[in-house]
Amino acid sequence: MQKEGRPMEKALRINKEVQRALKEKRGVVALESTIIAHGMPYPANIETALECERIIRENNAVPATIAIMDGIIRVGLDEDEIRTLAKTEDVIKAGKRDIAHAVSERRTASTTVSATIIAAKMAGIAVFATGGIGGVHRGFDKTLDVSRDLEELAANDIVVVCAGPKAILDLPATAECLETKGVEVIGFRTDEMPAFYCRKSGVGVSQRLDDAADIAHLMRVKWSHGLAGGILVTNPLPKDVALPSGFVERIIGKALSEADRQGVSGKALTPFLLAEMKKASDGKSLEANKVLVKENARLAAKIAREYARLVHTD
Ligand code: PSU
Ligand code: MN
Repeated sequence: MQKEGRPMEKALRINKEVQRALKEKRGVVALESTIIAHGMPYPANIETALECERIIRENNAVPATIAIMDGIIRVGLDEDEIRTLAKTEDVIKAGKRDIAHAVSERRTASTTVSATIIAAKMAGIAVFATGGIGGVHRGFDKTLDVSRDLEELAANDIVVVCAGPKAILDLPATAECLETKGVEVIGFRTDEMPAFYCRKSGVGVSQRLDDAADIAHLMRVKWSHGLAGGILVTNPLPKDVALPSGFVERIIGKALSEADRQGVSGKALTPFLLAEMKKASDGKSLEANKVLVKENARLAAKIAREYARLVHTD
């Protein structure tokens, strides 16, 4: 029997502030919600999410935190909704393949980078800030665990600002995969791709750019020439919160063996590893994560503003 379902119009709701900003061609920055529901513990998750919104506004752009609330794809959440997401226990972690499920069952789901890119594009947003994107996991030759983030980044005209792929990944393999998919990896004021908790990874970027305006220019040139697809902007975290790479490798090692021992895999793996690293680092990894997300929001706001200015003068 057919379930009593949602009417067939799109379950997409863009809040007033974001709608107005898009109409007026102002800078808009999408923010994901998996960091809130699964990536950080309470109350660091709420504090960081609200701070990101504040920083984006301070930089004359409009934030649009994205999530699925009771089956509606929401672009732009208010403070109460962010708090609900941060406190609710059974929030689905939605990648692309979970969106239709969450909508049809009227569930509440956080959106990962992959699902946030999709929703941002539905709304017409071109710039998105996160902490670290997903990528090719260590040991992928056995598990085939490669984040959907890479596919959506490659398939959509979007700029994702991050502090590099998450350090728990196989970074050289992730960089190769991004090259295959034709995604520019921009080093913001760096020649080396940062590694989330560390400023360096030993892996190069495709181009270094030192100004938000240069990134906006690249966006326009790329997309106006029919070169479809995303650009990854990698922004090294500030020196004072960066962790030494030897230390990071040690705590990743511990987290990975614990995941192995407990048989954690699939979409539970990344949240599990982040939580284990927080324990093993005495909270230092979480401190770094909080700061880097906010810095990415700041840079994304500047890029969004510059891009809006360029598009405005077309
Ligand atoms: N950045 C963070 N913390 C996070 C994430 C990003 O600082 O938790 C989330 C993003 O939503 C990203 C997801 O898409 O981790 C990756 O999950 P997976 O490896 O299962 O694709
Ligand atoms: Mn995965």
